[in-house]
Amino acid sequence: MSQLKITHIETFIVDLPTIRPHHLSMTVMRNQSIVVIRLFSSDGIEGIGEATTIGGISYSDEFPEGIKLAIDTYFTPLLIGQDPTQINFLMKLLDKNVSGNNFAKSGIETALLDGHAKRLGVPLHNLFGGAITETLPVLWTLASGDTEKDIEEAKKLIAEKRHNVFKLKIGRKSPNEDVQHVAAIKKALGQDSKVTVDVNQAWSEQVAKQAIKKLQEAGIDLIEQPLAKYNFEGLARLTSYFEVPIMADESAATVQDAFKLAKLHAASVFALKISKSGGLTNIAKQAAIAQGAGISLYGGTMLEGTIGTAASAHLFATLPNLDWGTELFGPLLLTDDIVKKPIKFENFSLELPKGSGLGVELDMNQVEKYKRK
Ligand code: MUC
Ligand code: MG
Repeated sequence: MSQLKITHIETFIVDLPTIRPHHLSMTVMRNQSIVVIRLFSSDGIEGIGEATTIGGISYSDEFPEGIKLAIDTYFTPLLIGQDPTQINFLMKLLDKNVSGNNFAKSGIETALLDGHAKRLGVPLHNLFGGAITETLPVLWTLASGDTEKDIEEAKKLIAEKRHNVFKLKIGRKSPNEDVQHVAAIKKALGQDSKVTVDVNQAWSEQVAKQAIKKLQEAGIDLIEQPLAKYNFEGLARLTSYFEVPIMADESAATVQDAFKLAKLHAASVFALKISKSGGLTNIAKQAAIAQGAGISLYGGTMLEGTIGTAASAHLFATLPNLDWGTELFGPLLLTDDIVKKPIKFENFSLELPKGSGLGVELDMNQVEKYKRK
């Protein structure tokens, strides 16, 4: 029997400004609040994790202050004294004692996996059978709120070879204004750039039918979450009605959601996010369901900073059916970072961080600068 024990867990919130306002259907983000988790074990190993939401409480049921409180009050007493190498046991213990709170669970699981991979001296992806690729394609979200600014931003990023696939956040304005905005960007960028849209649940089925028809005609490549997250049947109708693929994001939160969506043929693509699923292991399970059902995968983001982005990248790099690449650009939306060595983005891709665990180390001077007091 191992004598190893989890000795203490530290959590704090850092607030990092965004490079520009980021417009989504439910909020406009001007900064990102990241809950950082440091999990220490009796062998001196420290694992780090991140739990991040979008726009405080506007996107999800969880929010930064609540995540920190939940971990400090409820998760930590369950975990202290436990063996940090028994990650499946610990996640089952959390599921048994804590309802929901998947963002917080994901942050804790990341810290356990990072610590354990460091203990073994291997990159985190090795715990999932190893990466298939060292680089992942990364798209960029155009969401300045202004069509001309978005076109300028996209052209600059194409010229820099940073991104050549663009996701447009719509659903905030009227469907007609949104369609005009999207069609203008697609026309300006031409056939060489893929353009996708994310409606973030803003449309009724009737509005979606009319608007998607126009978006399809404008040559849009993918439609993300047009309907309310619980409307699986509506998504299934849109998926069979249109040629343009429909992607489930908010609807495809958990392993159970993935199964139900697959059974109903309610999406052609799943957007996977470690936060909504409750961690990396659950992503691997959702991916297996998708593979069995012939559904393509997309590596999603909750606009995490470098820790959450690295965690997502380690898992996404192990998936054989990541047909739609990723949107792991979170760190690039922020003006600064809290790690010593940022993730490298070049040639329209990110490079999987090297070294043991996540391959990412906290810079405590930077943490002090941005830590919420
Ligand atoms: C979402 O719903 O996909 C991901 C990229 C972005 O700009 O917003 C997020 C959330
Ligand atoms: Mg989305």
